[in-house]
This record gives sequence, structure tokens and C-alpha cells, in this order.
Amino acid sequence: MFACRLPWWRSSVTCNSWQSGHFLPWDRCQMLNIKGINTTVGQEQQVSMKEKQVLKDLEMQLARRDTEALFQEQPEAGNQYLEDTLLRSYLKTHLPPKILEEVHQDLERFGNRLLTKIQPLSRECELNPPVFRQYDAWGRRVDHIHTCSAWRRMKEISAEEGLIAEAYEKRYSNWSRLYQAVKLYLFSSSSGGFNCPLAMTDGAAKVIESLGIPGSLKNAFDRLTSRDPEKFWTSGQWMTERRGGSDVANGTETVARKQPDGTYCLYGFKWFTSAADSDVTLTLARIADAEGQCTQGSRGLSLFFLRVRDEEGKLNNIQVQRLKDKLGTRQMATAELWLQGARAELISAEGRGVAAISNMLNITRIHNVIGAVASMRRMISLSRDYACKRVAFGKLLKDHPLHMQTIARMEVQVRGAFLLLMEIVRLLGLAETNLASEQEQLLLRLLIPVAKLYTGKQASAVAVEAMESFGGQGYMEDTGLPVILRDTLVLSIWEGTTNILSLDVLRSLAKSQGQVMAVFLSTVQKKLELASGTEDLSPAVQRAREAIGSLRQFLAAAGSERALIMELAARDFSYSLARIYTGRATTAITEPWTLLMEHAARPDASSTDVCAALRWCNQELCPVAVESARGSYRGGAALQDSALVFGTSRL
Ligand code: UCC
Repeated sequence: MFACRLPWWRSSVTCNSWQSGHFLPWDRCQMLNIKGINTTVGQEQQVSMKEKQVLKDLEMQLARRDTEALFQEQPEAGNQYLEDTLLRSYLKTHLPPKILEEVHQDLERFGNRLLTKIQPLSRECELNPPVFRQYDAWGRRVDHIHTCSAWRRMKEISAEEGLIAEAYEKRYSNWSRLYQAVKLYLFSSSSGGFNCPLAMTDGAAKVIESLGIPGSLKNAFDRLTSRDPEKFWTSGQWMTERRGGSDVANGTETVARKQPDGTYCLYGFKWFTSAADSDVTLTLARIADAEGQCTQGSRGLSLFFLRVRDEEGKLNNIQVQRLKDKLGTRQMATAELWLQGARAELISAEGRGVAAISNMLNITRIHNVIGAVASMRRMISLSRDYACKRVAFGKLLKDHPLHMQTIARMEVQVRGAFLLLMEIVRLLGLAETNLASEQEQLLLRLLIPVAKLYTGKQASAVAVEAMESFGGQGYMEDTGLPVILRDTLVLSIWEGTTNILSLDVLRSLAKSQGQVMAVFLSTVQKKLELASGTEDLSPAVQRAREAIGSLRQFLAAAGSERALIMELAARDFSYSLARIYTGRATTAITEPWTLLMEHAARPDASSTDVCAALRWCNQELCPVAVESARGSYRGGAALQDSALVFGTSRL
């Protein structure tokens, strides 16, 4: 009788039904049975002419069916700006009408340009990663990094669109920074990795601006912030050496020797240099004294500016050792570089390199947040579109409640992350136009690492989840989905890992002697009291209020062991700040609500806005209090952790 094997691989599914010298696939056997053709083993070899004809017809249908089964409708995104209702409602709520009108027109146009012109370039960048050629045909060392034309076009587009310029021209005063961030957010997922050099370019411009744009750097500043593609320069940020990625203070070995003309020659090895095709860079080095000695640690580091190549394209006493073979961001050349007397200009006070470059770090970390939110938004948009096209189990994915629950959970995450991003760039805009109060400046200092670490993790989780929503197709390279995942996974690593950023949160507490925390708590508390009048949101307000109470209790209970406890608690503590604040207010420091709640409390808020706020506040808002109550930071917790990792025998 019929004895079909269970399928282990779709195309090799067979049954024992032998026809014309071939095994029939399982579904064809099924069809024969359905058609009433007797297919028991003994009779199979005597199929009549009529039956053969039926079989032939079936073969054709099945051949067609097999082919059709390979086609699925491709998920697509339209004009990202027009489709992003949260972005549009945010801008409508916050921007002054005149600015909104201008910005709206530009963003709609940009959304179309992204869709029709820029996205295809992005794919080209992925398909044509940079190539490194060390020697020419005649054995001469050339160290040439070849980038594709699409990558170079991205640079021109970045200038044309004012993706850096917008923030420095300040034509919309404090709103310019936010407007720039919105353009970068739209650009990010279509940039083919060019968002990385833009982040560093913005950071370099910020450092130079914070130095008062010294005459020697005027040309560089003008180029970094130019709208002219012919003039526009990008910058690198060479911080990482072999001994230190996170621990820059102890890992930096590069030495700077002063020259008679006041410039310096740098000698050392830079282990990761992102966008090594950049025109200029900022980097750290230790200045050697007359005896060739250097000060070790953070206080020995100074900040330098250098051009990577001269006018003819010749490297500035730099050798490229090789390009990095990375999991993602493959569109971009990340190189190992030997500095062999690279000419550089000292741009910080001696020994103040880390403090000076932290201006750059804070900007690139904001760009990281932009990248994280953009990546989540892109994945969710595609996932949502696919849910409207893909049929499974007899109905569209969008009609499967569990599938929709999964996407809805991601949507709550991206909404929270988006509003946190807007809050940060709003505060940055105020700070850059001298409109920020001292409290707002403190909040900004605290929120940058909080947002960077939190959204980096969110984005990785959402990208993985969203990929799964496409089933096996999500895992297929030529759908373009794995690129998004790969490029997202770096967001929790570069510009400071989650733990390093959690420690930076503690640094901001220590440096401000706790003021950042006092501002955080009093701000959120005040907002919630004022917010409690909106009935729909009252469960969220209640949960947020409880979370703040728990946070206060945790801080009070840390007591004398505070330093040790805080180090162990740093990550959970930072997560708590992110969740509580995201669930706070946007418009001004003296106004009510949590970010999502404030958005949900607008007169023209939708039920979606309310639902997102409620759901955000349904998660554990203060994990640090929960873990603290479990004893995760006390007494022998650190020893227990080690025992778990290594086993007691290794302790
Ligand atoms: O990965 C890299 C490039 C990737 C490409 C960029 C893509 C961007 C996004 C793309 C968009 C999609 S470059 C490598 C990135 N590396 C890091 O991020 C380093 C991670 N490590 C840290 O952040 C560490 O915490 C260090 C290096 C900052 C620690 O250095 P120190 O010297 O041990 O730290 P100190 O001694 O605590 O701080 C020295 C001074 C202090 O000021 P003073 O002396 O006045 O008290 C600090 O307050 O620097 C100040 N400072 C800061 N100030 C340190 N960090 C900050 C900060 N974040 N903000 C303000």
C-alpha cells in the first residue's frame, strides 16, 4: 500500500508510488488519490491511456503550481516620510507652523528621492563593498581603497541634502538639530552604510565648533558642513587601538612628536578605523616629551586633527594594513592603519583628549540612536506590508491575531525609541542655541548614553523578531533583509558597548554629584502629577509613578555600598531610566507627561497613541528595583556570577 515518507526537504518529498520509472512526489500521489485513480503498488504499472492523460494534465497543473508557489509578493515601503504617522504627528505638534510648512515640503520631496533614487544606490553599496589594493601591477605600494560609484554618490547626496549642514547653519534656530535628525532618520536605512561617515563628520564638526572654529580649522569646518558636493569632506574617528576599544585611556599607544613648525607627527597603529576613505579624521595620541617619554592613562591623551590624504590623494604617511572582514556594515571600508609620521594638528589642551573627543562621542552616539530607530522602523514597515500580502493557513498574515500581536509589540518599542530620540535632539537643539536651562543640559548629558544603550538593544531585538515575521524569506540574502539585521547588530557595540555606556551613565551621575538624577526624578515626578488627570492614561500614570517610587527606594537603599552596588546595577539602572523616561514629557521641562503619554494626551491624539503609552507602561518599568529586591547586587552576588560563568573550581 501507499507508504509515504514524511517530508524532510520540500523538493525531495516522495512516496513509494512508482510511475513510469519515477517516484511520484507526495502531493502528486495525493492528487491521484483525490482523482480516484487507484495507485496501489500492483496496479500502478497498468495505468490506462485515459489515466495517463489525466496524469499528464496533472503534471502540467502541478508544474505550474510549483512555479507559482515560489512567487510571493515582495514587501515594500513607500514614501517613508508620508507613511510615518508618528513622525508627522510629532512634527505637527512641536514645530512652529512656518517651520513645519517648509520642513514638510522638503521631507516629502526627500521621501520621494529616497524611494526612487537613493534606495537603489543603497543596494549597490551592499553588492559592491570596498576593495583594497595594496600594490600596483609594478610592485609599488599604493594602499588604494576602492569604493563603488554608489558610495561616492551617497557622499554627494549627503552634501546636497545638507545632512550635516542643516545642524550648523541653524536657519531654524533650535529646531535645526531636530530637523537634521529627522532627515538622517529617513536617510539612514537607505544610506548603504553612509550614515556611519556622516555620524563621524557631524562629530568632528561639533568638536571644531566647540573649539570656536580656530583659523587653522576653518577650511575643514566649512567643508565638513558644506552643501557643495565638490567641497564636502567626511571625517573619521580613530579611537580604537589593539590594546583598547573601550578602555581608550590605557589602550592608546600612539605617540605624537612635536615638529619645529608646531605640528606633530603621529606614530602608532589604529586597529579599527571606520570609513577609512574619509578626507580627515580626529584621533588621540600621547605627546612625547624631549626625552621621548609619555604620560600614561587618560591624562596623557591629547586630541589631533589630520588630513588622511593630500591634494593628489597620497596618504599622509599612513599605511593601510588591511580592511576588516566584518559581519555587517560591509559597504564601508574599515581599516587597520599604521601611522608612520602622519602630520597632525593638536586641537585640544595637552592631556585633555578624552574630554575633547567626548563632544564627538556624544554626537555619534545620537547618530547611533538615529540608526537604531530607523532600522526598527524599516523592518516593521516591511513586516507590516508583508502581513497585508502574504497568505498562510487560508488568510492574510494580518488576519492572524498572534502575528499582529508580535508586530504590535515591536511597534510599541519603536514608538518609544522614536520619541526618546526626538527628545534628545530637541534638547541638543536648545543647548546649541543657548536656550537650554541648566536642568535641560544635565538631562541631555544623562539621556545620550541611556538612549544609545537602550535603543541599540531594542533595535537588535526588533530586527531579529521582524526577520522572523517573513519566515524563511527573511533569512534569504537577496531579499535585502539580512543586510538590515547585520547592520543593526553593530549598534550595541560601536560607540561604546551597552556596559560601557551604562558606566557612562554612572559617570554623568558622579561628575554632576548626583544632580542629573535629581533633575531626572523631579522632572518625571512633576510630569506625572500633572498627567494624572487624563482618565484613559491613568493605569500608565500609576505604573510610572510606582516605578519612580521604586527607583527612589533603590537609590536610597544602596547606602554605603553604593559604588559597588551601582556598578553591578549599572545596566538595569540605565534600562530603568530609559523605560521610565520614555513612558515622560517632550515639549518643555515644565510641562507634564511621560514621552509616550504626552504624545497620547495631545488633543488630536489617536487611540493608537493611547494604546502605545499604556502598553509601554505595562512592561517592567524599573528592572533595577526588581533585581535589587532579588539581591542581585548585594553581598556575594558578584562572586556568584563568576561561579556561574566559570564553575566554582576555577574561582
Ligand atoms: O567605534 C567607533 C567608530 C564607529 C563608527 C561610528 C558610527 C556611529 C553611528 C553610526 C550611525 C548608525 S570609534 C570608537 C568608539 N569608542 C568608544 O566609544 C569608547 C568607549 N569608551 C568610553 O566611552 C570610555 O568611557 C572612555 C573612553 C570615555 C573612558 O575614558 P577615560 O579617560 O577613562 O574617562 P574619564 O577619565 O572618566 O573621563 C575623562 C574626561 C572627564 O572629564 P573631566 O576630566 O573634565 O572630569 C569626563 O567627564 O572625559 C569626560 N567624559 C565625558 N564628557 C568622558 N565621557 C564623556 C561623555 N560621554 N560626555 C561628556
